Formats: sequence, structure tokens, C-alpha cells
Amino acid sequence: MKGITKKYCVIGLIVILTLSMMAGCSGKDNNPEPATSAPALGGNNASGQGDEGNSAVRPKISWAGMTDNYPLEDESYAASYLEENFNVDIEIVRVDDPQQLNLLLSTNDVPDIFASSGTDIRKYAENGIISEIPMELIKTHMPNYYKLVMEFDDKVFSYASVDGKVFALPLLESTVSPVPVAIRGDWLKNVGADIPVTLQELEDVFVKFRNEDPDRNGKKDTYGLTMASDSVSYWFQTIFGAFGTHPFLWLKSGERELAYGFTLPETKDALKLLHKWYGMDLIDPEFVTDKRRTNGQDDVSYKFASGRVGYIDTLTYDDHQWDNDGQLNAKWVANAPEWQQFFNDADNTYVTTAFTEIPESGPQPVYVNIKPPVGPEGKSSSFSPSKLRGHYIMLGKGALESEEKLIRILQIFEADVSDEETYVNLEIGPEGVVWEWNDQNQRVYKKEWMDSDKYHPQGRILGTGIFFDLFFQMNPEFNTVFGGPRAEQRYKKTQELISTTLPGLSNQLLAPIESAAKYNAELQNMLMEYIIKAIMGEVDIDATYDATVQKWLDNGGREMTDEANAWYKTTQ
Ligand SMILES: [Ca+2]
Repeated sequence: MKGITKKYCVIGLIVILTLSMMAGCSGKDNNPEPATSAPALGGNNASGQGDEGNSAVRPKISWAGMTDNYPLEDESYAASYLEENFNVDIEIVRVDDPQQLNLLLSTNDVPDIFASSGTDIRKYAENGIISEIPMELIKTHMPNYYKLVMEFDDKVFSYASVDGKVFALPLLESTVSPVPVAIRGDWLKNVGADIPVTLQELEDVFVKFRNEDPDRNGKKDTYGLTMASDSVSYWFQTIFGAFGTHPFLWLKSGERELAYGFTLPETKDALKLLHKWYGMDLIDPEFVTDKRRTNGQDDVSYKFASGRVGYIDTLTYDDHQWDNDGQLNAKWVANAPEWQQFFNDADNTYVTTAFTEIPESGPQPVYVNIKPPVGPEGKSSSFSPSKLRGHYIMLGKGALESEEKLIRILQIFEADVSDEETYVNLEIGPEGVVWEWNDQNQRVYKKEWMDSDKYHPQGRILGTGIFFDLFFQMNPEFNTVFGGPRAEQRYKKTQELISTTLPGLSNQLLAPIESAAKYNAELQNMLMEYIIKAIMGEVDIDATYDATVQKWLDNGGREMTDEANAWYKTTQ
């Protein structure tokens, strides 16, 4: 991984050097850079391309960015940083909401750079609002960006294309990962069980968790698992995942079709197993009201931490850390005197990693992060939100005034996504003002930063944050370039160890469909009710499942499926 960072830095450096040389060649006999283009605050720019001279091309770029998070003043540190390092003039376009953006676009006052929903790409392209971004230029001037998105999905540009031409740049969210799975290590030890791998082994463990007093309190007061009733994405998701399905996601069905997960026959098999488990008393009867994540005692993480259920697959990796600021961790520590004592020593705050096996020594008890169970056909998965963001970067007609201008824009984007120094300056701000190096050579906030008159919680005085940093959290290498031990623990020790390594299952429908707005809420309620009844045995699954699928299809599900597949075909 280190090698990749280095390579990005080298390429970033080459971009900057190339720009320096271009600027140097065009104006080598001219005066030093004008004072007006200096950054607002003392930075450490790699600059050098400031003395552009009269003949230099210095394109003017109107920038509406991603959101309403625009800088409050026209002159800001981040805007000056871009102007200085890329020899451009930045004009900030202030847009407060999508309505205002649409008004701007309809009056033909289209910003060079803005972001909008993927559903708008065709409309904007057909109305001549946005420009084609030639694929060859993307490959040439954004090679690291190109590599990142193609590694995610080699069809990714088809989601941003109209009639085979690319009209927008897809964005990824690198902090998204498959949901981790954990089991109580102390209970496994107490009942003499190994870490379960298959679904059958998991069932065997759950039988022991229910019947062999795993918490050794002399009472039959423990269950195998429960679910997050308030979030359908997490409903027994790794159990459905062991059958390769998820009732509430669009999944691939065969080679060239999408189908709604509930309608797949594997969902019926999973429901039958869950009903069997309910009958065996392995599922906490409170599963119909338990929540995913609250501050109280009614959520899955409390029940897991306090020792009512022994298995959890409902929290993201952030909550699985041992730094005492995550939800599961906070509740776990509150129930564990040994861990409280351990974290009383401030030096211990970020030292631990997630456990993937039961440790021989150290504070007890621990929860062990395991892989999702492997089902009868060898399938295994954990729900993962999509890495593809719903918003795309688009370029107005003005961005194509000259090829030089377009290339400069793409170079800025490439530096933001792959050059660490550019990213830090746009996202966090300048060294010595906002942040400093700690004794472990990590970037952390300066203690006095929050008292500074340049401080703003969204960075709107310096212009830092996602207004200019359009590629926020896209490059996974950059998740740890700021924030010190906390970021290291979250994105290296935890995300890489327990989450990115899991088989994920995500929604395969990557564009919104119109019919879903019409039908989905009602259809989802119908399926939720059916699934609960099926698990609790209030309906006979064999006698009612096919009819329920039919009812779903007849009441809007077929229309949604057709629309989902019409989109899917455009990506093939
Ligand atoms: Ca007990």
C-alpha cells in the first residue's frame, strides 16, 4: 500500500513539475509571480509556475463545486492554492440548493464545474448544458482517477455516458465497506466451541448459546441473534447472505438480468431456516422491535454487549473499534470492568486492534470479528452500501472554451484524487495554521486551531472541505493522511482488518428508477410484514411464498423490475 502512495506522490510531483516547466518556458524572462496570487495564508506550495507572463494561458474557471459549502469570501486559502499551483483564475459560483442550480442551468449561466445527481446526466447532455469529457483525455490526464474507478467497476463510465460518450465523472466513497460480523469470544470459550465458519456450525453454536448458559449466571437468559428491525438493509443480512441473497436489494439474477432479492428462490430457503431457528428459540423474540443503533438499551449492540445475544452483524466497522468512541465499543466497555480499567490509561486509547481470534491474554471479555457464515451452496456475504456516490462531477460548456482549459481542470481533479499535498491543502488547509506534524510524523490539528479567527466548522473561511475537494474520501490511501492515531486505527487497523476483507453484497441497481418512487414504500411494507410473519410461523412459507412474490410483481414490482433492467441493459 505504501508503494501506491509513493507512486501517487511521484505522479503528482510530475504534474506539478510539468506545469512548472510549461509556465517556466512561456515566461522565463519575465518578472517573479505577482504578489496578488500568493495564498491567503502562509502555505508550503510546491508552486514555481506562478510567473506566467503575458502569453501564458491562465484559464478562468467558474466553480460551483459539490454543495452549498462554498467559501464565504471570494479570496480564500483553497481558491488561491489552486490558482497558484495550477495557473488558473477561480470564480466561485454560490449555489444553495438543487433548485438554484437548475435555475442557473436554465438561464444558460452554466458553471464550468458542478455536481449533480446521476439521473440528470442524460437530460443535461441532451439539452447541451454539459460537455462531453473525452475518454482519451480522462485516461491521459487523470490516470490515477481512471485506475481507481475502473478497479471498482469496469463499466463505471457507462453510468455516466449518453450514447457512448462520457458526460460526467463518477465518484467513489472509499470509507464504505461490508458490514463486519462479530461473535462473543467469552461465550465461545465457555461452551467449548470453535469460531464458526459454516452456517451449520453457526447454528450449532447458537444452540449452545441458548441452552448451555454461556454467560455462566445460572439462568437461561441468552439467545443466538436478533435483528435491527428499524433498518431493512440489516435484517438477518448475513443469514440471507449465506444463501447469496438479500430481500431488499436489487441483485444479479443469471447473466444479464436484475431481480429484486425477495423474489429469488434463495430468499425462500433463508426464510425457512430463520423460521426453523425461531422455533428452536435461537432468535431473540424481541427481534421485531430491536433497533440498529441507539444510545439506549433497545439496540442490537447493547444486547450483544450486555450479553443477551452472542452474534452481531448490524454495525459498521467504525463501531467495532477499541478506542472507546464507537457505539458497540462504548457499550462493551461499559459492561466490562477489565476494559474500563484498561482505558483509564490514556496511553491505551488507540493501541488495540480488532480481534480475529480469541486472545490468550489481555483484558476480557472480547468479541471476535469473523467472516459471514458460509451457506449450503458455498455462498457467503455481508451487506455493503454502494461505493458509487449518487452525485457525479459535470462540466459546463465553458469548460471546453479551449482544450488547454479542459486539461487544466482534469489536472486539478487528478491532483486532488492522487496527490497527497494537494488533497491535504484543499481538504484540511495549510500546515502551521490548521495542522502540524506530531512526534510520530502524523498530521494532527494544532491545539490552538479552533480558537483561530480563520476557523470555521465547515472550513468556509479557508475554503477547505468538499467545495473544492470534490474527490473527498475517494482515494483510500488518503483516509489516514490526517488525524493521527485515531485515523490510523479506524482506516488501517479496523477497516482493512475486519471489513474490506469480507465478501460484500451491494445493491446492483446503481441508478434511481422512477417507478420505485411510486410503488416501493408500500411494497416494502408488505414484504416486511410477510417476512416477520414467516419467521414467526404465522404464515406457512411453502404455501404462501410464491403468491407473495406474485402479489409484489402485480402491484408495481414488475414495472420496477422492467425499469431496473432497462437501465441495466444500458450498462452492458
Ligand atoms: Ca445465562
